[in-house]
Amino acid sequence: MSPKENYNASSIKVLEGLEAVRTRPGMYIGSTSTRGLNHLVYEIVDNSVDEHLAGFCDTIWVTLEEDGSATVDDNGRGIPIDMHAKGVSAERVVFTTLHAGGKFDNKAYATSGGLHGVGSSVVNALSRRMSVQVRKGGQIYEDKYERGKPVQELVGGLLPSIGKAKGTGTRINFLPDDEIFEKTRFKSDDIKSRLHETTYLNPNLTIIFEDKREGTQEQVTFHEPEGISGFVKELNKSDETVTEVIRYGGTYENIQIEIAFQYIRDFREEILGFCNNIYNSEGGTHITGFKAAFTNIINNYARELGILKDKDANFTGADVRNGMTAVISIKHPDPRFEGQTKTKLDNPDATKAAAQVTQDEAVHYFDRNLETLKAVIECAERAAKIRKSEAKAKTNMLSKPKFSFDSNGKLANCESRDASRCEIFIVEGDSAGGSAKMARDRMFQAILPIRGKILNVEKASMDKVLANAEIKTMINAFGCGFSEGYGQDFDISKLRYNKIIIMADADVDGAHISTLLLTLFYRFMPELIYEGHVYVAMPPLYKVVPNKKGEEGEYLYDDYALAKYRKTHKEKFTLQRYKGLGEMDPDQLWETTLDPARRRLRLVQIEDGRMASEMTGLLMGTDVPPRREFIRAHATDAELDI
Ligand code: TSJ
Repeated sequence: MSPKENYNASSIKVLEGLEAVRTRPGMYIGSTSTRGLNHLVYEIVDNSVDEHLAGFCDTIWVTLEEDGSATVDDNGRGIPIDMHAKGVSAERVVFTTLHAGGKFDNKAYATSGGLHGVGSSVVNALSRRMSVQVRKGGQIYEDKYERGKPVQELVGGLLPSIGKAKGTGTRINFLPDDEIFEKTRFKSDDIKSRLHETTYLNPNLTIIFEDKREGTQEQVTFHEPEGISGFVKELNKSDETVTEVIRYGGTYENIQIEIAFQYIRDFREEILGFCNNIYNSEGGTHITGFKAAFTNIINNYARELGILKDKDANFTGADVRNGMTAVISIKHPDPRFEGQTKTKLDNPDATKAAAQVTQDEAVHYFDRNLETLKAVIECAERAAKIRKSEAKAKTNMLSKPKFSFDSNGKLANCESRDASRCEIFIVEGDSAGGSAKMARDRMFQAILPIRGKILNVEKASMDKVLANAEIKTMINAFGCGFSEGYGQDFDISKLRYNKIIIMADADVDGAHISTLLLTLFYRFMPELIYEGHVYVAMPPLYKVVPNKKGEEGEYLYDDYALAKYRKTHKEKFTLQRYKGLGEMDPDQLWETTLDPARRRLRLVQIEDGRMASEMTGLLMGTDVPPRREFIRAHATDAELDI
């Protein structure tokens, strides 16, 4: 085969590869919703972060442009542009080959692995257009693509220069393809939050974010020289702290470990794990190793100090972490991920490394800081005390009949026991609940009306939560039990309904009730959310009825639909605004909100565990403005069921 044929053959394969990305984008970026869209930016930025980790870049500029595109620029060495073995510029190979590896894979500590570590060629394939500018040797070289295909003529296989450059670097501009993405507007809050996090994990890096889009102009500089200690402080900024931030690090068998933690007065544990700058929302071996060593250390000290007597049982792991906020950031040369969303670190040697470094360094610290040690042990003692009283409350509750379906006469269960087809609607208010009971398909739809505000679980302690009648009914109805934290006593295989649908009014109270329920699920039954069983019903906001006789009315679900209706219907019509579900009769409720063929549901998704737990804390606090903000943000993030 001549070299030319060889080149053609490989370039065809390349295009087939990128075509596959366009056919099944979800396989490469997780989803085509706003989350997937934002992911494009992270995917590109991660390359610049890798260049930073390699020691050649200290500033990254991220710009959301007025035309809807995004630009990422760095002051690294610039992507290699010299001739590659395939007969074209190396840069072109990077952008047209899936998983470009080999020569460009200087990714010893790079963000490899994880479901989404897929790279620049995927972003290219999913962009209407992309331009690549490399500054090197005093020149700016440019390449251009449309939907992943090169559109720039090369000069002898190499990139043309388009001008003079100062310094070196790489600048990528791309416009996400509206044939691929449901929405093409980047969400700046999520992007900022992720960029900020990146600077906590990389204390020598500066990221300058700019939003140039109409109506939202802003510029923010992220630079966090305190690193993960600063991250912990930020996470605890609205809490009363009981210790300083404790921070240590070390390397064990080529695995770099960095840990920072601090205790707060609240009964809360928050441990964030990162591997090679990737957030591990499902945790993993680095966290396991830290926890095991830490529990051991605190129990040993407690016995040494005589706080635990011979007859006393050890503190549990949860006891010693009561009030702890921790960030664990490790660098692993060959990370492996598993779990539902491939975000759980799986390398056994990371357990050992985190445990060993913790054993050495935390002991070193506590030996010299007895006051802090005592404060930590006090937190553990308080937790142990509550744990014992709650164990009692739990036994009491569980000794009641398990399937107390109609124990308080409120749950109208469905007839089918085929969980895959059953749904339960949790309906705000007795009057809407009554209509829903009449309107439902009683074979598959169960209705549980709840009154007023259910207990605020973020603030209440466990025994109070379990004493609440409505929460009890819900837990019994779902059939899975419950647990504080992930797993343990909760058994999702027992779930009786494939869909749990929250049905609340489209007003502030309704939003508050939805949030309380979501907080409850998130805290005690998180798998319901992670596995996609929780939905929010979207009743229509309006009904429009043309004044001309004989024409059909139409339900409109949001203001956007109303604006569109006004534009497309010039004749007169009557607008009816629904203030609450209670205003609808059973037929209307069926048509608009219950009937699987016509209703709208939003699937509840958690952007990531870190943000979610921060959010639930925020939501349940007393500040009203940020609470509203989140509910709105949440609404745009959710995805339609139909
Ligand atoms: F995603 C991407 F590929 F499009 C991209 C890469 C986007 C952005 C904004 C920056 C980058 C990037 C790549 N910044 N810096 C680099 N560096 C290299 O690719 C590079 C440069 C020189 C050498 C060398 O060995 O001389 C090696 C590499 C990997």
